[in-house]
Amino acid sequence: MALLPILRFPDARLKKVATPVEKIDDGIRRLVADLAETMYEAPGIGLAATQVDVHKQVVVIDISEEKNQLLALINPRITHRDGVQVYEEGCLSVPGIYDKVERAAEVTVEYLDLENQIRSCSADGLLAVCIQHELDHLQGKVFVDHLSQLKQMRIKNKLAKQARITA
Ligand code: K1U
Ligand code: ZN
Repeated sequence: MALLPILRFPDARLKKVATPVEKIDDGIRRLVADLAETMYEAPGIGLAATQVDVHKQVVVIDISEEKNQLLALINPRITHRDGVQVYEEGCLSVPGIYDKVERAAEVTVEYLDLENQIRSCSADGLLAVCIQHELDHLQGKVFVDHLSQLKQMRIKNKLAKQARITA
């Protein structure tokens, strides 16, 4: 397994749209293991392949306290959404920035698991937020894209300042 470097907003590679996985092979199993290790080490509750510059439809999520309920979603599609919730989100690609985003309150996602089986998961609360956040990454969208232009500009300036300080 390996820890992978995470792209930082506003890196243009975060805007790439991921392509479907055609075959679940050892390369995809290794990618899932590396994503999980990178997410747990960060620490985070989700990570999309896009964030490590791999533009395939693969995400990992684990919102459990014990970090023992890993969900690996391959070629995920939201098939049902209902209601509205607002949650203060963060992102490993936008370190130190948190803001409220409005999303569906409940979602159902269909995906392939590592055994190539079609699965379905219905979620609400934080899991529903995390699924929508990670699937946005696969479409080249970061949570700050949901915010106003003014907030996006402030975030870019703050991150650029942070980068100058740590350089
Ligand atoms: O996609 C990512 O960058 C991961 C992101 C997922 C996420 C968080 C909050 C709302 C929606 C999606 C994170 O994991 S940011 C870090 C974080 O929220 C966290 C870290 C440690 C413990 C608990 C939460
Ligand atoms: Zn994110």
